Amino acid sequence: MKLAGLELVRVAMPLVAPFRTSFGTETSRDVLLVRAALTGGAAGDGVEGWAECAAPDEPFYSSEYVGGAADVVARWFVPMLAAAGELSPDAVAPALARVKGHRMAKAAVETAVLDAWLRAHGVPLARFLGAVRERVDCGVSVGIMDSIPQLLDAVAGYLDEGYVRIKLKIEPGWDVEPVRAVRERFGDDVPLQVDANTAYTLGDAPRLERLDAFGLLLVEQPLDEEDVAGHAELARRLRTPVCLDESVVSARAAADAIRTGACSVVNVKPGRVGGYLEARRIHDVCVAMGVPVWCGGMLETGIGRAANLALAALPGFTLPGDTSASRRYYAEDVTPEFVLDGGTLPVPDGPGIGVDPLPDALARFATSRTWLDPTSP
Ligand code: SMG
Ligand code: MG
Repeated sequence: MKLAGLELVRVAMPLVAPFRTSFGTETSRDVLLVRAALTGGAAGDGVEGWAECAAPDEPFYSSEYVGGAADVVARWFVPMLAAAGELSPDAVAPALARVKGHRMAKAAVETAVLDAWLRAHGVPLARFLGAVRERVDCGVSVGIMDSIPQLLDAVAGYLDEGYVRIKLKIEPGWDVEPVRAVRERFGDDVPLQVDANTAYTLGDAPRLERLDAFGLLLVEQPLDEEDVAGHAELARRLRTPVCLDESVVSARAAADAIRTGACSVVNVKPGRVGGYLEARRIHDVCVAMGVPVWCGGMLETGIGRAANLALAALPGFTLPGDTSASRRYYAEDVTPEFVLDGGTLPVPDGPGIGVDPLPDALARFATSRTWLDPTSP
């Protein structure tokens, strides 16, 4: 199969509530969806695949942002994929390898091609990746709030809905007290973890050591993305397991971080690591090295969520992910809604990612649609 073209669809998605992390507050997402059209396969012309780019509006989680992702896809990836000729899912990363970084953009393009290819072959993404579950346990990521009572209300609501694990976003000044308050109100049995999004330095180790008293599942990415050695030092000082998110950009980075003791748990986000094929390699590394792995989230719409649920169904994903229901993020999604049932979401079982954007919703949420034709530069 060859690339007939890529369509970039930007959708404006208001969040049901502001989501505050140590690096900023989001109230809506400007989401880049990618539609790949392939031609020339056994299934004939007109095979299509969809993917969602994880890049946020602003480059504050990592260096990537949605406008940059759209630019690199149009300017570089489309000509490179056209030049590559025959396209299979595993040919995409090598075709784009000359471009450094831009993993979220690469992941979106690879996933759109992978979805098209799987649909042409009638294979669900979950089966292709090696999934072993039909439903996955879901946690929820709870943003930084203005007050402890507001946080406790939010956590109470999520527990009532059935989420099986709570993750609290933390930053200096919003860490020990909110964790203590959640433990006091909801007890020691609630699976609880925290995520700092790089907000601390090694000098904050004494403060982070205080979190050891609360029996947390893990502390996620306390230090800078590039400070893997610092995480190893911190991990020696904490009883709470250290989990890495931002620092794990590849299977090699995951193996190095585990080997050097920088983490004992890994958060996998397919966008952050360049796609589902690399995400599966990270899963395999973690299983081989005996480290639990779980699926992170980037406030995805149903398009990204569907694919993440397929990944989260692999055997090494032994901790609940940030794969929450559509309603946790959006009053209306671009796909049929993912609804929490018994703390779980279903793994889509249709070909490819198993869901399509609803044309009506897409028409209403889209702010731009750009067709990129590889034959007309
Ligand atoms: O998708 O529920 C979700 C969000 C989960 O906390 C979440 N993601 O560092 O893990 C993380 C953050 C990054 C969000 S940046 C938009
Ligand atoms: Mg994180």
